[in-house]
Amino acid sequence: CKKNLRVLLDMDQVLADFELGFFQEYRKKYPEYPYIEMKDRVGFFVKDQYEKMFSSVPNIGNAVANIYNAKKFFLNLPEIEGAVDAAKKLAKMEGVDVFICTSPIEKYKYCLPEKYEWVHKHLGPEWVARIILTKDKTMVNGHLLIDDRVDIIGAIERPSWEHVVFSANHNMKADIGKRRRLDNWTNGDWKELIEDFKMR
Ligand code: UMP
Repeated sequence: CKKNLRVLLDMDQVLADFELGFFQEYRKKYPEYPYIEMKDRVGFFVKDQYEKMFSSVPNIGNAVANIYNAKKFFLNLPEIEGAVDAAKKLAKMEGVDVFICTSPIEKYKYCLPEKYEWVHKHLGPEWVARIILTKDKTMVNGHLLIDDRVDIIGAIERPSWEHVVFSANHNMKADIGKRRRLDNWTNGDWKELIEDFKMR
């Protein structure tokens, strides 16, 4: 087992569609508020872009935060297309160990249990033991981290994993240096990526 490829899968925007869940709930709860089309999202934090873009709207940041701080927000997030199927296939591959590596929000009350419930519901009970919850992903050991966030920093300057950027609207214009991208779970690219890493 020692030589297995350890793959860390981020949760939000890699397995669970935070951006779509946010957009739909926000439009429903605040139909009179201005909004940013999903294709126009830039930067990791929704709140930052809304506050910058709509600085004249009082409390828009609170409105945004109310959406993801709410009960059932994380639980009800839709799946990223093909993610659950790919994750299950990945976990069954010879020589691969899969973990889910995810950061909770500041207001963790609903987020924490609901992330567990989401994994249980969508991936299955055996996946709950694969969850790693941390604010600092650099502290986690692995070979490969698939994550949509471009700036993954923490206590360790050179983490053990190589970061592959999972494409999301918010990171399409970001400078990702020499890092590779994985654009989706549906075109089969992920299999090649894993084979490449297994051969190292
Ligand atoms: N998050 C926000 N605002 C956003 C996007 C994500 O607070 O606009 C939170 C949701 C998750 C966490 O709890 O960040 C995801 O972090 P990663 O695990 O993807 O790094």
